[in-house]
Amino acid sequence: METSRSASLFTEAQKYIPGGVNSPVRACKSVGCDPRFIERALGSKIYDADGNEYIDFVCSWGPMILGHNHPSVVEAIQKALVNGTSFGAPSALEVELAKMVCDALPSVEMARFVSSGTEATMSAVRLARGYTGRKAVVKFDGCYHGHADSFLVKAGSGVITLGIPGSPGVPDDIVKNTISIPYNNLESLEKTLRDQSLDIACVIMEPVAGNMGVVLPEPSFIAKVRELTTELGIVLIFDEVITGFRVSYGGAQAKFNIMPDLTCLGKIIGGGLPVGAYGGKKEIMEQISPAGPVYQAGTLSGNPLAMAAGIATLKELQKEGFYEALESKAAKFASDLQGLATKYLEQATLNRQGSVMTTFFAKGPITDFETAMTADTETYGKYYRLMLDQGIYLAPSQFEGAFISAAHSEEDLSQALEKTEWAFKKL
Ligand code: KE4
Repeated sequence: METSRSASLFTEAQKYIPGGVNSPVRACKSVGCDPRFIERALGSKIYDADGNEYIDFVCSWGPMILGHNHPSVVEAIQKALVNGTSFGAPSALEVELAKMVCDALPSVEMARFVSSGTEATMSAVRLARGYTGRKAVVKFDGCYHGHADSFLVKAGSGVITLGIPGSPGVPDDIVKNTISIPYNNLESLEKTLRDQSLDIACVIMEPVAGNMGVVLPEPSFIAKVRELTTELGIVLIFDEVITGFRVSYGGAQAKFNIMPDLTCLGKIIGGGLPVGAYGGKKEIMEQISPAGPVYQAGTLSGNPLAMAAGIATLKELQKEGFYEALESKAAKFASDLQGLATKYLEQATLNRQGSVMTTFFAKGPITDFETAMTADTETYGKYYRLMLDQGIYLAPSQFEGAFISAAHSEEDLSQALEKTEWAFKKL
């Protein structure tokens, strides 16, 4: 595959941008190759600077549930564009999207838009601390909530992908207020919350973990988190940056019928443009400035182009049968993929929630950070490189999800399975 243009762009990029990328996992370090520079995308495909076509299973790490450049999203952005790109003032589009988010998520009565998932989660934690007057934050090993200081403790995504234990630059007195415990471990959960409840402002969790690879919650686990946080007056924050509008129109909270106090969103609600949001109970959200004393702000929050893209995206997701069609496509693909893994690989475990899944090169079951870390990342890297050169674009990390969009055709998926069989035979 010709990749000289990507190669020269990567050389040039490294002169001006740390590691040549604007987000670490994109550098493909853990999968042993240089990144392909992407020039354009349409539907289920992306095209690199050398003109190579790929079937895209990264989908910009989740936002592109409709596929790239969906016509109604493009049209909505173009319509907003002629009116201007940013006002720094309230606009009707923000009200429209906020109402759609509140109508969609059963626990969200009010929402505030920001420009990234990290801004959403760090604001939600500040709000929980302001609302409770407590300092400690409980998270789960392998979960990733963005790169705010409080979260870089046993975090997932790029942090585990690059094997960074924490991160320099995060002062100990920040880290000491973050307690990270194993996902799906009821005993550790109950002991931690009961022993330290008076100091704990919030528990923040991915209701389906997506950043140690996909790891599903055991049904009793999420229910217990809700039960204990209610009993102990601890704010429960669902980080639905991945699961929001992905696993159902109402997110994981609707799917599992477990209501958090606050929810964080990102990715899909921006339709590919920079949007994050946090929201929840009115009583808590009204503590946010200027309604209340907890400060949070943002120059481009509620950006009209991003709002227009988010509105157009959610309107498509509201269409009859959208999630059913995506589920049946993803379920069949996962079942066929599992069949190939069982046939050709000594050890492989596929975890899936709706249209996001991870094939772990590990015996399994993969139920938490510790078991996820048994995955053979070397073999994953080889698999990644084989598939890339066959035109299949997977996440450049064993500890991320593969996403299927509405734009992935049966032909795309059968081609991906064919290439997978070819690659598995070479591992
Ligand atoms: P951003 O600040 O990257 O928009 O969102 C942070 C975030 C928060 N919460 C969850 C559950 C997330 O998955 C993320 C970001 N996800 C990663 C990939 N899993 C972003 C990819 C990257 O860092 O380049």
